[in-house]
Amino acid sequence: MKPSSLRAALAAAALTLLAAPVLAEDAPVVPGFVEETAEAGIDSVYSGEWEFMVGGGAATFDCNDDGYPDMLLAGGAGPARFYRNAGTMGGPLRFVVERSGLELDGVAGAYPLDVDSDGITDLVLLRVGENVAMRGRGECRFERANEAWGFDGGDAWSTAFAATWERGEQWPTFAVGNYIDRTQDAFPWGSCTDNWLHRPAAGDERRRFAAPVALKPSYCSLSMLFTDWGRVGTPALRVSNDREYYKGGQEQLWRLEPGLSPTLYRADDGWKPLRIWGMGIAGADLDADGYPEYFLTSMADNKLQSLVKPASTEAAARPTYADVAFARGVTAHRPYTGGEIKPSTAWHAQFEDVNNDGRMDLFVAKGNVSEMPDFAMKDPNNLLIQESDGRFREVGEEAGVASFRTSRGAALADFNLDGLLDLVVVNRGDKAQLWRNASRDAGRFVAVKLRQDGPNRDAAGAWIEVRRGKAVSRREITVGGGHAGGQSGWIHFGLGQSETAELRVLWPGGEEGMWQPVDADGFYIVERGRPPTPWKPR
Ligand SMILES: [Ca+2]
Ligand SMILES: [Ca+2]
Ligand SMILES: [Ca+2]
Ligand SMILES: [Ca+2]
Repeated sequence: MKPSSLRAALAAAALTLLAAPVLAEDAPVVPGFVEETAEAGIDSVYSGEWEFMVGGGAATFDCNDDGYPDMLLAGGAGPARFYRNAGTMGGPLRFVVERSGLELDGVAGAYPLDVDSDGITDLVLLRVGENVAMRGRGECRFERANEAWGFDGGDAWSTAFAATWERGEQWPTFAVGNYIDRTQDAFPWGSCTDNWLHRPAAGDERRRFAAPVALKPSYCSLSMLFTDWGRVGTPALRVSNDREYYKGGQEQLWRLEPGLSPTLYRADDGWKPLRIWGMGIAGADLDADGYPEYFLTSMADNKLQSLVKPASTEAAARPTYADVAFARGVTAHRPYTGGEIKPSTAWHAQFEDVNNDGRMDLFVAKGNVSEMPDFAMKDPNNLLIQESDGRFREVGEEAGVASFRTSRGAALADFNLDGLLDLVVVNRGDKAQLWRNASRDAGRFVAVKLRQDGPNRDAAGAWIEVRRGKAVSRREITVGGGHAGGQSGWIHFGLGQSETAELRVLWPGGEEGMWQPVDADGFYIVERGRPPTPWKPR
């Protein structure tokens, strides 16, 4: 070996040595969760016969304004159970069962939002039977508001919900997804009932709902989401449908322009037919191009739809999606532990950054419909963490969340406000489960709540952007999606090792807030037109 090549070899070796620790740092931290179900006082069961084979949602929201997320777990045939958060910052998870007014039976799902924009979170309860809008009165007390708000709860088997504030309106628009006709229990195939759109009443009655209109055709929806898929400023309604029961159906996207009847995007608009056992929707801008990707849960392989971008920057996007689930490693189509090789059944899905490295991760709840023999019975929930190359890796077992119970709804929320997202999962015919995120070596975070005066106080439809150097993470504020349950409250961003970041809000209606500095490991309330206000837990 010539001296020059030796020098080169040594230099290369030195580079390798230098590179090794960098690579190790680049590998994502595997999160660690500790189950605290019993200690935290959680004992809720999603019970009931076949009318409760779907649903089983978890809703998280803060109903006593202390910043700590409280929750409602669907009870199915039994009463829904409300849990007030009694924890402390960084402490073990603690909840107390309290009478809230939400303890109705027949509840399949629940979504929190501030319907009347009085600053107190309300809830919509999806039921097998009449849906009920529950007005928050403060201190975690709720009262029925169907009559006061003109909300027709119907008498269907309701399984999906989404809400938006249409341009110029003071009152929200609800979409409610309905499942099969439950009187057709002997032969339910093809008996999908109509979904409903509840828009604000006109004229003097603007702060209540008009009579609902049917969204025809309807195909047994199990998840709906208002989302601005094409970044045009007007969210559309994405509907995921269960092919088990429809005839000639497909996934749907409804265009909803103020004052006009909703219309479906069709093949000549670029929408491609897709037939899945659609159970849940989770959106996130994974490739940082400004347009959300959508994870759609199903039986066997799940889908991850990525927008095929317009060829020129001037052209408007068409809703044409490519499935990138395989490329990204999120098909999650069969159990990864437990020994079964039959395909999985997936329900709630949620993107969140569970190890705070600045990359969104994905939780998926799994569980057999009841005893479908062609599908896995021991079907572990998934926790897929995103690696630096954008692919996801299953860590459910290592992270301690690989439950084999028959799961349905779930929520990732920071119940003890330590900056690490914790997990609650609702199980069919079995107790719900709660895990505290006790990850070591996780990155830093910032948590944000939006506020604006007037209607839509929590700014549904806004986008929050967080910038660290050149990297921008963004999240759309939505009401809907998941499987039969939603979250309101802190919006969480992992920051990796960054000590500071910049944040801006793109408010509903298009106003762009200014970039504002924020410190890592902080909670901020951002009011429209004002700089972020730091907030500290008790
Ligand atoms: Ca609270
Ligand atoms: Ca309210
Ligand atoms: Ca992550
Ligand atoms: Ca936590």
